[in-house]
Amino acid sequence: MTTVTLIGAPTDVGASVLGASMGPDALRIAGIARALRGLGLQVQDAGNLHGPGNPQALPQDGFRHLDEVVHWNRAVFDAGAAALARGELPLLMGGDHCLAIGSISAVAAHCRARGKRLKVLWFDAHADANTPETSPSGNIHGMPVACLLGHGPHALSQLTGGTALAAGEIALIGVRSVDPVEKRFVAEHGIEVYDMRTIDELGMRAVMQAALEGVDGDTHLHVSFDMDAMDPSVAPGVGTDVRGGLTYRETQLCMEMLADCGCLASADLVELNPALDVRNQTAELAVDLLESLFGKSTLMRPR
Ligand code: HAR
Ligand code: MN
Ligand code: MN
Ligand code: MN
Repeated sequence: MTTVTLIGAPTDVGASVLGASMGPDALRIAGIARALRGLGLQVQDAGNLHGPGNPQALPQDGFRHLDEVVHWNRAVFDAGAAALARGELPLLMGGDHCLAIGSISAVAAHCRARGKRLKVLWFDAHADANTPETSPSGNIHGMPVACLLGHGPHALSQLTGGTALAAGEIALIGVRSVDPVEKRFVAEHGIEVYDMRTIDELGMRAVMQAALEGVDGDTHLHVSFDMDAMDPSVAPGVGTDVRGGLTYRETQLCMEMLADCGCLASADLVELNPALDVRNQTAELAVDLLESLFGKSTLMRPR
């Protein structure tokens, strides 16, 4: 039986809006461990990682808080790598999205060492593909995709001594806010993007079928879920909301199709901001979606 290891990373050092640091506890209060155990999974909560606070500094050389972001990502990398080495499924509870540099670098290293194929599905309103040269804010949570593809501050783009991902190993889903120069990065790297218009036109089922094409039993599937992928009307507890996002039903279908594919091997749940939430509903929504991701279904389904 799979053991899911919950890793809390209570930080918002990659953001300028404060509050994502409270994400891990909001997920615990919403019953994340109990919910997943209810599906018959073994769940262990590894507690919270530790690291520096948010200095709330101004951008320098195009980014803010690089030392702090590196510290947190090293901690996330180590915890993720250790869980993967034990054969567990690490579930990162963020924290802001800069932490996916560490979690996905660990996954990539794990896959390289075992000759496993890797696919990352990145659910987000944003493309997170800025570099210090193109970022309008200097916030590193707007840069993790670029860092994972080898662009950005050296300490992050080479966190493990090399480039973590090839462009063909990641697909972005739910995107609707891309900065002008960031668009060029996405286009030049040929990144697979299912933006909201594509989802409107094709429907979520066809989009997920396309995104999961080629994902098979030899593939390590990583889901990096930024809560702002969803529409703010259902997920208000995020720091950088953008209207026109995924509906509840669209997201449930994604999660159910991911569960059906049976390849999920690691995940991030990030950008949950309890300071902006109403009665913890966005954390409860996240737990609800995670249940579907881990196999909850309305009816018995043929295996
Ligand atoms: N594109 C903007 C920037 O780089 C905002 C992106 C950051 N927000 C996030 N990441 N939540 O997904 O500043
Ligand atoms: Mn993001
Ligand atoms: Mn986002
Ligand atoms: Mn490149």
